[in-house]
Amino acid sequence: MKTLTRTALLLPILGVALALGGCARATERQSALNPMSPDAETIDMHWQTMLWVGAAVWAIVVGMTIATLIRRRRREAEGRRVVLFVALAGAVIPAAILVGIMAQSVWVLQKTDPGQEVAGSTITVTGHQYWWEVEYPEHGVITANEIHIPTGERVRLELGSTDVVHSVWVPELGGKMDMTPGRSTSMWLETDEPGTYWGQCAEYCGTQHALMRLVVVAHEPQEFESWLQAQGEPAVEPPAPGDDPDTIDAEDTPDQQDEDVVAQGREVFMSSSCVYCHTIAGTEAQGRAGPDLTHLASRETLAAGTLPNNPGNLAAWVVDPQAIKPGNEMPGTDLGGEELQALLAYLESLE
Ligand code: HEC
Ligand SMILES: [Cu+2]
Repeated sequence: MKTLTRTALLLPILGVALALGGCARATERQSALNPMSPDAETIDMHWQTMLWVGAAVWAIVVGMTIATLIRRRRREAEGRRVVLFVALAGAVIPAAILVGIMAQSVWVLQKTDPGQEVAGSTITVTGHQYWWEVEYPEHGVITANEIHIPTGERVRLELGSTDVVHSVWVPELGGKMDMTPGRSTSMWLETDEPGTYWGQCAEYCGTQHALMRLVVVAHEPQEFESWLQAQGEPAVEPPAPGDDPDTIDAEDTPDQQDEDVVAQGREVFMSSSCVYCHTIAGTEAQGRAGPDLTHLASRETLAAGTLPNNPGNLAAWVVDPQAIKPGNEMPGTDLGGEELQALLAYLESLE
């Protein structure tokens, strides 16, 4: 009996510890409790209001319940006082609280709604199974899975989808917004703190929904301009190999050999299925089914936040993307040996 009560006591303590542990972990990267933008602050304020009003009501109700258990009834309560108490505590006060919270909800919705107002700059973000296409229409820049913004500016995102419903959510920067096929929605991004903010698709979109992540990178305005400039450049063409690109000459200098490998990799890319799905600006590869690879090497992650972008992960991804993200839209390749090494060297050169 004693152990039973002890266990009964321990369980809620364990539960609370676990919940708090979860919060601690979340604040590392993706926590709505760590607002970093005006919209996220507004939403957080609304959440805090609901938490503390809810907690107060709960404490009062529990307190009164305990009081009735402890105190013996001294005399019959009068009929009129009972009616008044029930009317006030059961209807008038709860209704007033709910109306107050609803009024605040409406205010929060209006304050965070981008409506049809057009801001200085607009970024188009399109959801695909299971990655994000990010376009800066005024600058002819297309990238993937990373949204770069300048600090101190309210940037508008135009959202769409090519397949199913997705949803953008970067908890530190604000609320979620759905991406609906055939419809355009929008949201704001704004922060004063340079840094990287993690986001996640927040609407179940298929088997790899959990691996559809994104990062928002906020730069100081000048740094942002140079990033945009670099992304607008076409891919750097490897110098044409002096002789037959399929053979790497042993007499060449190491630099020349590297260049030859990259040039060979470019040929491998252009002559395999990659071109049907991927664009590399300035080349004949103009596919749109997969992420734009023009500046692949400048990105932090591969396959929508699935892997850190490094040579080992890149090789693993190109050889067998289905093993890493089962059900995604990219097939594996039969390329191997020297051809594969050259292809990887070319991809790594796309800065
Ligand atoms: C049928 C279309 C298709 C073909 C063919 C294809 N890919 Fe992909 N690729 C995709 C899609 C779709 C993704 C995004 C997958 C995801 O994140 O869910 C992708 C992702 C990638 C990425 C990661 C990009 C990023 O920014 O995360 C690389 C690198 C890549 N592909 C290289 C290649 C290479 C090299 C080839 C040729 C050997 C190739 N792909 C062939 C569709 C394709
Ligand atoms: Cu999703």
